[in-house]
Amino acid sequence: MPFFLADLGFPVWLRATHWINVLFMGFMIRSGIQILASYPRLHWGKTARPGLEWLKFTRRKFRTDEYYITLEEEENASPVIAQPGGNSLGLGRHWHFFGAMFWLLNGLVYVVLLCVTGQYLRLVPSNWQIFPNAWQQMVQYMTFHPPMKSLYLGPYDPLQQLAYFAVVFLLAPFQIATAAAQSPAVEARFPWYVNLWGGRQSARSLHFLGLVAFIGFIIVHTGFVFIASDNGLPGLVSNFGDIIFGQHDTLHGPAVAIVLSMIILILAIYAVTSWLSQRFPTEAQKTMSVFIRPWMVLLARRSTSKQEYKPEDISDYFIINGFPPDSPEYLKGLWDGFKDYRLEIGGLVERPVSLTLDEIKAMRKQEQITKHNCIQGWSSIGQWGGVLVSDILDMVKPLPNAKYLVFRSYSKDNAGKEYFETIHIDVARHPQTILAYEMNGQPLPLAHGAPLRLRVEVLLGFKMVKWVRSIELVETYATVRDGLGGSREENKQYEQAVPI
Ligand SMILES: Nc1nc2c(c(=O)[nH]1)N[C@H]1C(S)=C(S)[C@@H](COP(=O)(O)O)O[C@H]1N2
Ligand SMILES: [Mo]
Repeated sequence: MPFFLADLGFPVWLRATHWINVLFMGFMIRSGIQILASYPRLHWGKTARPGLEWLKFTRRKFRTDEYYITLEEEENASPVIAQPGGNSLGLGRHWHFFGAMFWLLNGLVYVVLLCVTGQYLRLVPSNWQIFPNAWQQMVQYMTFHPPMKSLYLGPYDPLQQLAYFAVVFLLAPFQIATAAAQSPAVEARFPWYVNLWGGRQSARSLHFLGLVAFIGFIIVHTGFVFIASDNGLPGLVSNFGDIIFGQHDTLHGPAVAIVLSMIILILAIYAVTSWLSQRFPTEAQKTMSVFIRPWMVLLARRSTSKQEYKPEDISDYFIINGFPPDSPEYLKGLWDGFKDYRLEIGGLVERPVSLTLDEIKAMRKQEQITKHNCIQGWSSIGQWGGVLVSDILDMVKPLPNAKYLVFRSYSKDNAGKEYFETIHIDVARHPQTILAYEMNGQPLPLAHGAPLRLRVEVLLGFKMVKWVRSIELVETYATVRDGLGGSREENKQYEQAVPI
């Protein structure tokens, strides 16, 4: 053992980052469960094929023989285990990304200090002997024998050292990597990266297994913290002393009292923040979005889609979300092949136009086979044919102050108002942003947005308005309806920019 290993102690930064980590890990685990509840099925591969999930947390049957939308899949999560509880996917995601930001920042500080202070020696094995020793120690525990100090290669039990090392240097990076593999923007730009993990659904399943591993670690780790010690003191006294005061020789009572208060405080923070965000959803959404929005915007605008799946990748069942319009005007179009349909394009443009379906079909046509990623977690692959939004923009000539496109639909949103969504003009000009009138070589079916639907291959599904009625160019979406940027932003607290 290097002579100073035993003298490393538990410096104040180590104790502080440890507790900050506890708080933010909790936010992430809780909000992760919330996100899972919105589509409580796990699949392997690129797409979610109904009926072929390997694990599900719902009794509901996924129906493919009738008009079944995935919003019906959402389960209510208990606020005891989920942040903030209920079926608030939008808020769950805000908590997840908000938590992730601080968890990452704290983790970075921790790892850097770990390296520069030599504390890493406590965790990083430097001798293969650790594996046989860990095995022997495991046998000790399994046969209900006390740990053998002679097996230690450093200040920790070899099993403990391996577990800590794995959590910090393998499990945490694994969760970050599988999170990135679920981002449509990352996927659009680097399709090989997602395939490295076996596809979007595999990445989601692996991210879930990472969560299970974290929970398993936390249970065993805290269990041992309460009972195990190798200095004759009760585990709780010795270990609590170390993590609060950096020593276990004195202040035993205060150490125990402080740890228990910290745990109660952290649980109270989860309870209060969950309650507050359920009670004031829009305020919670706006507050957290201050922190996460800059990253979202950067990712959404900078990554352009280069997807091109193969015809054999096309899903034989493409999952549906959103109920179709029921207005007489729309139904008449369905009946007569949309002969009176007009796509209105106006707002901050030099030349507003109103296009018939035939005029749109006469424009340059683009076809693409891409993966659709719903915010709830499922994905399907389809082939789309339509017209580039950038070609339409060139036709109408946006004014210099036009920054956002508002897509309005014939259908209604969850609040019974018109479904609409906004995208930034840079995203609208991406090479795979199209208005599709064909799907898998056929005229766009009713369920998927007939006669025209938006495809934005770097964002999540809800931005891709179906049954499009009009496009308006605006300077800011702050003045459009409630000012949040779309129907789902208003009704379900989703973010305006959703590259992940
Ligand atoms: N008009 C309208 N467009 C919509 C929706 C909706 O409810 N209404 N749902 C959105 C969501 S959440 C998703 S995931 C996709 C689903 O597209 P699909 O049904 O073609 O799979 O459509 C998006 N476009
Ligand atoms: Mo969705």
